[in-house]
Amino acid sequence: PSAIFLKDYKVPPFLIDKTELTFDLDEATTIVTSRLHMRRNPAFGKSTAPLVLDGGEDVKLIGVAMDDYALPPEEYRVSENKLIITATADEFLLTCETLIEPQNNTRLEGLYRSSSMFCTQCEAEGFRHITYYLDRPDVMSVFTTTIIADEARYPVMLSNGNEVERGKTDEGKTVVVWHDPFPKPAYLFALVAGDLAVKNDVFTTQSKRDVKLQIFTESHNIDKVDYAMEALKRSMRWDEETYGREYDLDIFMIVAVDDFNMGAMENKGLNIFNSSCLLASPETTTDDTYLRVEAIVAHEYFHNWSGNRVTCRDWFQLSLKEGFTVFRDQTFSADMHSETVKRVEDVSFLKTAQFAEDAGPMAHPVRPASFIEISNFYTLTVYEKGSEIVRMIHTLLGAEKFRAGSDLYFDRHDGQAVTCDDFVAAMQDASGVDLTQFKRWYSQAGTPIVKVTDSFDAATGTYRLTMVQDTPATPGQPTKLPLHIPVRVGLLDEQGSVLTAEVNGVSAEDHVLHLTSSEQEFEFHGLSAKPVPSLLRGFSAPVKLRYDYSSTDLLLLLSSDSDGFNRWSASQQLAVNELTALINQAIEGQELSIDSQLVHGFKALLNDESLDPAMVALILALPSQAYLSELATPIYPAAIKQARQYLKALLANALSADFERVYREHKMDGDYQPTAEDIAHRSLKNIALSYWAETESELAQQEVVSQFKTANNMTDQFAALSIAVNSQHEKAEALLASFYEQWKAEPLVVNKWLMLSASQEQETALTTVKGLMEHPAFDLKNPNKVRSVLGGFGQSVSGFHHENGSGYAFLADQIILLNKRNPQIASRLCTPLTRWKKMQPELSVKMKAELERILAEDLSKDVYEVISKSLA
Ligand code: BAL
Ligand code: ZN
Repeated sequence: PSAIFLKDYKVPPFLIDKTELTFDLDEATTIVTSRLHMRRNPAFGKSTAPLVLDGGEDVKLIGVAMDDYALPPEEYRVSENKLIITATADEFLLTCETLIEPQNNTRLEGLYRSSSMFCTQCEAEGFRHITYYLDRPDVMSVFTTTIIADEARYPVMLSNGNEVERGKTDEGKTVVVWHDPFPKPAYLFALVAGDLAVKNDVFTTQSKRDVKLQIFTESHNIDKVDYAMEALKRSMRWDEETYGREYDLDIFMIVAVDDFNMGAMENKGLNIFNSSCLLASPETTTDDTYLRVEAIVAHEYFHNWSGNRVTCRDWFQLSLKEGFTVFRDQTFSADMHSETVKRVEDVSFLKTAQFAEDAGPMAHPVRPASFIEISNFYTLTVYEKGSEIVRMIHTLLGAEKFRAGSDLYFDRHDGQAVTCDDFVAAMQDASGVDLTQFKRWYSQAGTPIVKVTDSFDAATGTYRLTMVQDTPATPGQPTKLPLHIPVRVGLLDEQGSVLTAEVNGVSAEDHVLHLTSSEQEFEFHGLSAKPVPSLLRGFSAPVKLRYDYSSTDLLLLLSSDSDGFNRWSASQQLAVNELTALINQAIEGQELSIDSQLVHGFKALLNDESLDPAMVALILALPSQAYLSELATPIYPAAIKQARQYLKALLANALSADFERVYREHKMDGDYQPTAEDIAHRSLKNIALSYWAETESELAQQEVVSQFKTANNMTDQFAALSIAVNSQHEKAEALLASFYEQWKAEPLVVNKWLMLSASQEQETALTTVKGLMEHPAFDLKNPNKVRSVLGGFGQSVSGFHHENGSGYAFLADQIILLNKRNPQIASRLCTPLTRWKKMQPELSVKMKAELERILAEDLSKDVYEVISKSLA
């Protein structure tokens, strides 16, 4: 497989003004007839280039006609999944008949079966698995879709836009015609047919148009869509109020499907969701899933403008729509709940997973310069770092000018397929802020390191910060240029009070410093003593900050910083410092011991009733195994696990009475509500229980079992179960069994059970996971189940990182098994093995050997790209 390059982009030689599709759906074979109203693209210039349409190996061509002239075989050819027609007029109607077998489509791209329904997934290049087409985002067309099916089995037949006709064929099948007036690329095409239940609602837009809202699921799930419907209405209102964006069609539909590679898909007017990202009920859904449902419903809805009305010119520009839309959904969730809590959660995820990606063999810029398989670039870098770039633009412009920039962007480019440069140009033109240097964030991979040192001149009352930035080399990018980094800074005195200081003639408590050179000095005037700096407030840029904070400084920031985000950040740094010392002791084989300062910080926190319980819960959560792995070189998984367990037990024993009290104080009676306030109490209560359960207290052990048995919601029940499993509670096994019995009819709950069961720390972890894959609840065709079991197993240090390499070999076997069946899922499973260069030597060689074993197979493009780049 070979790479394609951004620098080779050319406009399409042909355009498709109108696309008329007819699907004759059937269990055995589906016939797709396309009528494409095509013409040569004037922007391409004078040309006699042949017409080359994209297809897939699973598409069988029955016939092709031009202007109703059936082409004989010598006038076209099919080669390497392309349909090539040499002679064409300047304008013509191309009719194409193809045969596909959705029931045998295990890659879940194009048209496929999930349970008893037909559904589609076309982004990025799935449409070519349906019929031959110009499957690229800059070919935008007006679609009319005719669906023919047996109404008894498929009473619901949906596609994009509005239903415009309904009738019967001579054979008695039902015919439904949908028309979408908005030109769109093929990746936004969708079709669903099935026996589905529906929940209806109405949203009245700001211009007083009524939009019909419909959510479809299989009938047993229709009682779990109320929360998603409310979230949809909140999203629609928020986008009107915050971005001035109103919905455009008369109907907006969402369908839940069980088998889905992604979380959800923003098809025009017909979003399709992985049921795990849509369904919610108090008994079956945890708080974090409620929040995820709301965020993803919002994200897909927001794409209607940032993605659909204005789309990407080519797939290198994916972050144009994804980075911007993630920023929009993050801000929406912050507005619905707590801004600081949301920011901490997002940054914690970014620093754990995106930073690891940026430091690994698949590191790529937010706008990649090349790829082999675009599906591999739906990454944390394109999404999360892409969102950080938009957030930095927001910081540099301020809220008002940012809004002016987004208005200009939507006005200027409505109905177009554009680039990240176009987005930045609109922001720059509307604000007058020069973003020339800033644009390097799109083209440079790697996480910048910003080293900060300071000094104080008592004679003049001047405090100086010196900042040095450096972005490490990444594959294909040995050297980097300085970036424009906004660093938000505040200052505290020794008592933790906020200080006002003057920077460049502006007196304020909080300053955004513009770091644009490799090394730069900033002066703060009007101070009487050396302050403690609160650096990178709100995580104002996605960088690794290095400043030599003492434990006293960190405790001061933790207790007093007016920036809530940096209070959390200080606690994390304190914990990382202590854990790093413990990890080193573990690596050296020493007995672990530490004089923990965190005990004092936590003690104060647990006794301060003025704090938001959600923030307290976040601060109490020790840095994860994954985050500590990201920070480490090399990674010693067992030492990290041992250090975390030791520190957790130390804190638990030192503060046992506080944890017990906080646990009891935050217990709630009454019905479950997924509100920010209730979620906050539950999260603090459950983390307090998780510490308390680490002690010898018999009462704590009883409380875990009691909460498991009496909880009236999944958050509390699953928290108790997880605590039992993670603390190796003597009843853990029995509780797991009882949980499965209770919930075996609810697949989404069973997936949680699969994940927790697979993540257990035990010598027999591999046997357990093999057993789970044989369990009746498991299904290799279902991506959620594969992710649950193998994702869970990846968290088991004793299983996945077993010193004999059996965990790695097992994962490699699964990748080989899924390589051809579902290349996208197989490719995602490779991620843990790609970290082999950072792993401790004994494990590193075993991981590498498995990568080499996989590379020797006949690989899909998806898996080939990840494995070959990892070994390069
Ligand atoms: N466009 C793919 C799914 C999403 O990011 O919304
Ligand atoms: Zn998206």
